[in-house]
Amino acid sequence: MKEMAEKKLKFSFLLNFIFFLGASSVYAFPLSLHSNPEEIEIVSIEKNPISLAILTSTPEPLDFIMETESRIYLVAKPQDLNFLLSSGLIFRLETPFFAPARPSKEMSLTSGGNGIYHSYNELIADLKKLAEKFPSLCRLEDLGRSLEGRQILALKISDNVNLNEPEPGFLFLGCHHAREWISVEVPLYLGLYLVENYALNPRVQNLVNEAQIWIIPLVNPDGLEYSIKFYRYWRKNRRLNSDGSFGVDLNRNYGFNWGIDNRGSSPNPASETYRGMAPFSEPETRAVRDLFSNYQFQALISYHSYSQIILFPWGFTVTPADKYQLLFNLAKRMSDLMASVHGRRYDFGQASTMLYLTNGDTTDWAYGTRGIPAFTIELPPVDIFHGGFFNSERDIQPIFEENLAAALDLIQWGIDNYKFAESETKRKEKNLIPLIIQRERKIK
Ligand code: 0X9
Ligand code: ZN
Repeated sequence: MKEMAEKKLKFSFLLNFIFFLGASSVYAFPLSLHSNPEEIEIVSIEKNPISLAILTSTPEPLDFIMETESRIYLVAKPQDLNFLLSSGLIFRLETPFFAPARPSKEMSLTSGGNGIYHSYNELIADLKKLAEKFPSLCRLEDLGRSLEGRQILALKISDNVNLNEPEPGFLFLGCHHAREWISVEVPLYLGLYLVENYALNPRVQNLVNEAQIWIIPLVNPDGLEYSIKFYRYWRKNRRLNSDGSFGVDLNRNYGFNWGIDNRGSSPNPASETYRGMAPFSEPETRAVRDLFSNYQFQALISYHSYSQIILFPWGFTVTPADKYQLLFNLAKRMSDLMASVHGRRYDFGQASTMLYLTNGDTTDWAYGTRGIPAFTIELPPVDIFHGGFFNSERDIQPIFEENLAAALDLIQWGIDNYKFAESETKRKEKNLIPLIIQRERKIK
């Protein structure tokens, strides 16, 4: 949902209006080919004040996936195509220029439809293998079931992993949104790396010894499976809604300022940003909430794609958060570190102003309820011309490597911050004693 930001409009109204009048033919699209509601196309529309007004006046927000200086790209379902045709907007069919929305037969035959990207079963198998091989360093915790009964698993990594030591916790989340396949791989690879390098790398050893690192690589297993098997652009979970539509946007279902307005999330079940019937109405977000409430988390990263940006609260308002400076500094540090790995720069900033307003998202909830630094990292690519939601298999390793640098740094920051807070508490406790003695003396 890369919604357009009106402030980014570069063209003057007049210029666009003249251009709009000059363009005469509406793309004739064979709608009869699209009787299956799961069939979609990518279309683009020239950006001008008139098209913006029309596109933002739909009863349901369209599924915008990207904008350039001059064009807006969206995923169009048959009803959206009908709307575009009836509105008289000129649109360009872009589907052939982008990776396929539906799994190809060839891919399904050779690799289960998703190549080396993990399906639910493949992920569970790899996590179990890891936990069996390194039982003293990591364990799997079953956080509950998705709507369709799949396990939501967390990998806990720590020394003395079966004890709940008083250590700072860190939470890494992947795949709230089904079509963002790369967001499963990055936290999963992080887990594998930490465990497999514990004995080899003193820095890793130190972090794992001093922290509890929790990884939920797949928050939305039902959605991911649906995206692999049926419809590559699926975003939400697979809730059957009251109106017959499917899906709640899990990244609008968290319980902090949930549904505070209809811009940052939608009350309409058919919308791609449907927030659900109530905060935490979905078992997938409840699984995250319940884990979160049991431990002392110091920081959180939720991986998404795409855009190559690091976002921090607030998402629900353009007002800066109280800890804006801290969030900014941490995001900048992560961005610099990432750039130092393969030269790829991630932009960073407050979520609502960098991207768009959301309410009920994971990071607003984590920061809003606990005050901890919480980041949405929108993984590469930077735009749809570089693949959009379709990263190649070759992308996984370098994207992981640059994100590893950021994740390790954030964990180190959290450990230091935790120790500092602990020593401050002790210092204050010590200082209290003389104060009490002084007070008693005065009373005498
Ligand atoms: O819309 C979302 O949930 C995230 N973007 S995505 O393209 N992966 O769907 C962004 C969430 C971050 N919060 C805000 N932008 N406010
Ligand atoms: Zn997402």
